[in-house]
Amino acid sequence: MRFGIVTDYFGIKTSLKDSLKLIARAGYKDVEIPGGHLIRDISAPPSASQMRKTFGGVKKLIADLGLTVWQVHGPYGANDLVATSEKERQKNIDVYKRWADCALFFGAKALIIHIGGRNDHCDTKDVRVIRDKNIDSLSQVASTIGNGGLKLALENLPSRCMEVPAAFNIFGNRISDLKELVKAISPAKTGICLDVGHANVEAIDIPLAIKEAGRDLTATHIQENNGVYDMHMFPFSLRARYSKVDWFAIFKAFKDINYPHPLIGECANTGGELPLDLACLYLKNQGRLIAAAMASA
Ligand SMILES: [Mn+2]
Repeated sequence: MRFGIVTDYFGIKTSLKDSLKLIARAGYKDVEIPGGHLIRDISAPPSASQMRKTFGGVKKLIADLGLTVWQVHGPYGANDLVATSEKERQKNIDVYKRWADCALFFGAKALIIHIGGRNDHCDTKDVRVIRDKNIDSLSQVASTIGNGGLKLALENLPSRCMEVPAAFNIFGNRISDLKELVKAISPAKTGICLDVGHANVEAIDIPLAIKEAGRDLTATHIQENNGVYDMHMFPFSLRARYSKVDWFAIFKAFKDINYPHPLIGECANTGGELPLDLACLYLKNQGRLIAAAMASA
């Protein structure tokens, strides 16, 4: 079992190319590229031909550094797949199709998706409407991704947000919600991204959630928090009295289900705040700590 990292770990101001070099220097092999690290306006992702033109060099650098892009992250809460009107929803579906092309370009296994229905981005509060519109929107995106192994990875989202109180989801907080969507859309083309920090905010039994997701688990966001704020810290950053996350039980659960991909840290607690050399050293040593914990779990 390996541990990888998001490329914006160093903060968004460190370019994607510089970040990739630093991540390789820290001894990592596996990454997620967040959409915002590819393009400033995540609502206007590049077309497939623009990708080849603009990011051919990045793709070559990734290969030269021996890195693998397992996950590309779509546009977070923007471009809601439920939306406030059908016209807007259709526009947002087209944006997601482009993000799927980006994920295909990098050979990723998963495009991470925040499902539609965020409280501040759609009018309806009817869970059935939110579910059905997500199924329709995601089926349209799934129809364009081919059979090359890319999956749309639906992320469990928190039902409350301390940082931005209006930005929460009333559906998609539980693995059972996401399994319902996967089954309805296409188990071959969709899966689940387990965000451990979000699950902790929901007070979910995380080892049990891993087993519940089982074969549908196709991407991960490994991150630590105190159960209140969505802190995106490295595992073991908090004392047990502040953290309810049992990382040893979690790593064991991933082993028990034979999870086939590296675990990806969505950790950015030094994001742009430490000098790059120090941030790189921190990343390297956190990686070693987590590898040792994984081995002993
Ligand atoms: Mn996440």
